[in-house]
Amino acid sequence: ISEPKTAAAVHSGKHDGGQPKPGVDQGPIHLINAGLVDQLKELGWNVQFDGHHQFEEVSAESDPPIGVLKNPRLVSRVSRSVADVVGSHARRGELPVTIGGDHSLAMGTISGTLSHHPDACVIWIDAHADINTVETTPSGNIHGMPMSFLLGLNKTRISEYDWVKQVLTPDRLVYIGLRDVDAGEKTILREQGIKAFSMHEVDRYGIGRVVEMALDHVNPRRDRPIHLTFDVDALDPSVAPSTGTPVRGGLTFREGHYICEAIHETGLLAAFDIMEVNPSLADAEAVKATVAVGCSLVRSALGETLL
Ligand code: EXY
Ligand code: MN
Ligand code: MN
Ligand code: MN
Repeated sequence: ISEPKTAAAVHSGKHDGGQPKPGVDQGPIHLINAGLVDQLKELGWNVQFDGHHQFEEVSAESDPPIGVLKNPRLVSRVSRSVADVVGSHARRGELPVTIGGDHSLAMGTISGTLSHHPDACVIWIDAHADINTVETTPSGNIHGMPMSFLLGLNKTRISEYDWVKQVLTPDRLVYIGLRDVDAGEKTILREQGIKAFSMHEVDRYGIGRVVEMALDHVNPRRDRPIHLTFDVDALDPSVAPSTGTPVRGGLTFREGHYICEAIHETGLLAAFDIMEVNPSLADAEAVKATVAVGCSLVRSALGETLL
C-alpha cells in the first residue's frame, strides 16, 4: 500500500485516573477484543499491538490530591509512560495509535508526538475543551485539563508534572465539536487566541468547510505533521452513548468519520488517539455501538474509504 508509514503501533492507556467514573480503563480492552488490530491489518498496515499501559501499584491511598487535582501521581505516571512509548514509535517511523482510557492521557500522547515532530499541530475533537488550569478547574478531574499543561498555562507549579514540557503553541491547536466549555475555559480560549469550531460552526458551515478551515488555521501550507486526538464524547450521545461525560447536540456518525477521513487524506497524520470509551456506562447494546464506532473512527483515520 502507498502509505507514508507502513507500521501502526497500537497500544492502550488502560487508565481512568483523570476522571471519577470507573470503567473507562476497560475501553481499550473492548476495542482490541472487537478486532481492531486485524481490521487495521486488513487495511494494509503492518500492526503491532504492544499492550495495555497501567500502573496498578499507585493506589488511591498513596495518591492523595495535590491541591485540587485528583489522582495526580497516577495520571502523571501513566501519561509519562505513554509519552515515552508514543515518542519511540514516532522515532521508528511508525504511526502511534493510542486507545484510551480517559483524555488526561493526551498529555502523554501529544508530548510523545511533539518530542519527535516539534512542528506538529494538534486537532482536538471533543465536546469539551479540556483546557482548565489548576486555577480554573471546577472538578479537579485532570481529563478536563491536559491542554493547559501542554500549553504551559498553569500558574501554580505542580512538580509532579514538571516532565510535561510546554511543547505546543496556541496557533498549532484547533478544536472541533465543542459544546460544553466552562466559563474559565472560554476566557483562556479568548486570551490565547485559540481557534475553535463549536457545534454552532459545524451547523453553519458544514463539516467539510470546518475541517478545511481548521487545517488552514493550524496547517496553512499543509506541511506540518498532524496529531489527531478524538474524544468519543464529541459524537452525539445517540451515536456514542458509553462515555463518562456525554453532551447532547454532538457530531453525527458521518461527521465524526468525515473528520478522520479528511485528515487521512492530507497524508500528514502522525499520531491518532481514540479516548473516553467507557464500557461500564450504558447497556450492552449501547456499549457495542460505542466500541464499534471507536474502531471505525480508527479505521477511517488509517485510510478506510467508502468506495
Ligand atoms: N470541563 C469539565 C471539567 O473540567 O471538569 C468537564 C471535563 C470533561 C472532559 C471530558 C474528557 O473530555
Ligand atoms: Mn511499543
Ligand atoms: Mn476530552
Ligand atoms: Mn470530552
